[in-house]
Amino acid sequence: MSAFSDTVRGAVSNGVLLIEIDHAPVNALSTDVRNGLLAAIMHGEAATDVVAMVITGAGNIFIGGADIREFGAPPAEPVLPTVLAAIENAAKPVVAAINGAALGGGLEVALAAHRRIASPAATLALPEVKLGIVPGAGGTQRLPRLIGIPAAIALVATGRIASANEALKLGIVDRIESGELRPAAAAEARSLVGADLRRSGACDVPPARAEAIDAAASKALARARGQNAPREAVRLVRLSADTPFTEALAEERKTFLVLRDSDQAAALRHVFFAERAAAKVPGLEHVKPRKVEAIGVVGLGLMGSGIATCALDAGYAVIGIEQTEEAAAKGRNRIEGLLDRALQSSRIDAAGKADRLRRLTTGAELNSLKAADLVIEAVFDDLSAKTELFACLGNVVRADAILATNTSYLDPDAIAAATTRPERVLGLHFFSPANVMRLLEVVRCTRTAPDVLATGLAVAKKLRKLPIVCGVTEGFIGNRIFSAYRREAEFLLEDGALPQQVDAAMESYGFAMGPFAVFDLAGLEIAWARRKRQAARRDPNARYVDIPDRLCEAGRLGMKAGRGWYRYQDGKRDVDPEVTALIEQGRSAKGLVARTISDDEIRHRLLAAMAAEGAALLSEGVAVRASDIDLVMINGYGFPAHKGGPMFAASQAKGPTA
Ligand code: 3H9
Repeated sequence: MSAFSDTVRGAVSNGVLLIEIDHAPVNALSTDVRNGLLAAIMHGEAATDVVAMVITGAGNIFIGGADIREFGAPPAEPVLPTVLAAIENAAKPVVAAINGAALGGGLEVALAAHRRIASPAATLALPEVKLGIVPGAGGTQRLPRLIGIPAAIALVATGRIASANEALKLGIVDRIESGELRPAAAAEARSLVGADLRRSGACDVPPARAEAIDAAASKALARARGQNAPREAVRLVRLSADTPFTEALAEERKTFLVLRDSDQAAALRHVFFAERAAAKVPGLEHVKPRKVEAIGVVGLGLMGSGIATCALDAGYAVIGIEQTEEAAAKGRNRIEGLLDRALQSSRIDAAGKADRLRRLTTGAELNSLKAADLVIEAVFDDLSAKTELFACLGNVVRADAILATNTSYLDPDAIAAATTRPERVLGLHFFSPANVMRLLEVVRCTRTAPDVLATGLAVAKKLRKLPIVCGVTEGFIGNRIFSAYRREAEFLLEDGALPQQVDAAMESYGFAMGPFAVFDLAGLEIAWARRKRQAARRDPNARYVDIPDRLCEAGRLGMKAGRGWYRYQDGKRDVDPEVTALIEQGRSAKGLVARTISDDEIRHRLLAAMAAEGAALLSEGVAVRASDIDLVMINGYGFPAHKGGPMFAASQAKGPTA
């Protein structure tokens, strides 16, 4: 066994040098790894007792990609393309034994090898666009030479992860080895000795029809709104059709370096590390979550059936409860409908659907919740309905079972107080549709026990959600910031802007929809009811815009009503002169004179309103850290990820404008 660096070692057996990268936690390609890998290849080439080489990763990851922590500094030698040129041009065969995730630069290492063997659990991707960059070590040129331009565009421009099976079908890997990977790869490497080696960079790009390439490009870019990296990824993959390999590599590298230093990449790196930070909750470092195998869901409406489906997908037994048998049957149908949709889009197969349904029981008997380890309540958002239910649940469930409320606006402490054991209560605020949306606000109530919170987080992770812990406040993190956003958007109307101008300004910033289009989509009645509830408590000196009340009184309750801030025909939104007139009346009733408002002012004021509310949430201790707030707004409210979230945008020197 020899060490080529602190993180790369090698051992020769039967003429094959097995090169192992061992750099916890994900074998990222740090400077030390690159140095070690290059030294190992040079050693293998020169050593007389070596006839072939195998590259693999320690643990269950092959290589997790370039070391993202090094991105803030100038690239250090040897850069990855130099290492990969040494692998590809080696005279002796080099085989990649892909023992787990091969991501970004990790997949690029494998693509430079002469053959690729993967274990069945391996996953392969070039996810660079998710970090606002493009592959910087040949990924955009070697991949299309192996799988063709359309398939390469579909992967490189979206960052989508391929399973080992898909990678085999596409031609990214040559073989899947379900037995022991290392000996199989060594045998494969030996079998290549003396053969003509297949060097990916020297392969011809398989011909593809121009229409197929264009179709792949438009599909991949359809959701890339405002992001530079996916567009550049498509351009670079297209280059492979007619640009000599080395020239295209140089262009790829240049683009990689420019994007690496861009604002979008900095924002997306922030998001990457924010997601990892969110998992670390102060006070829970050594707390063990309770075991959860069966989840009860009370209320099988839109939200409850989404939650139930999500729990079934994660492998839990689910007990769905409704008020009557008839309502329970309806809920079951709704869940089956969601599973059917997953079946139609091949996300699950028939056996998967049958297995999920076997794990589902539905009915109207609260007593069946005795079997549940966790009960999630998803009934109508009304305090007396919820407190009554929790009082009953407290008498029904086991003493060690956990109770969660999915309330969005009510006080979960008040709900917890209705039970005899408030320490077993927490909030699990799902976003609709619950089986699709990744965000989950996990509410730590005043008396929630640490292991109850830890269990909520563990369940969330198993549900494949992004859990963000927050304290108790009306609307939690997301809806409180959204209310501030709504308030400022309404101020803008009184000051002189129109809904369509506000929406266009925010859409140009990167939101999929501007605020008024979102209000219409969600429906205006809930906010209207809240305003009426709060009317008596409202500070008479605080600025209050009554235009939305006039809108609701006129029956303009949003998209479902066909009229809201816009009018809708066949799902298409149009500006409605009636709304413009209502806004003008609202202004003149207060004696306000409209002034011209620039798009920059709109963006600045709306982003500043979000950041100010975020700062308040931090100072009140509701949010643990600023980056948690960014994740909530990105994953629940359409804030563009490539801007990093409202707190990150506000912290940038240039200020939070586009
Ligand atoms: C690239 O490769 C560009 C090339 O083309 C350039 C060529 C020149 N670097 O996610 P986890 C840390 S771009 C540094 O919880 P999991 C992470 O911060 C890169 N650190 O584990 C965390 O640290 P901590 C393309 C990294 O098992 C710890 O590892 N690659 C990196 O759930 C555990 O992470 C990617 O985009 C990294 N590359 O999932 C892959 N990756 O404990 C990004 C992770 O201090 N990574 N860390 O918080 C992933 O997708 C997942 O981490 C992975 C493991 C699937 C690998």
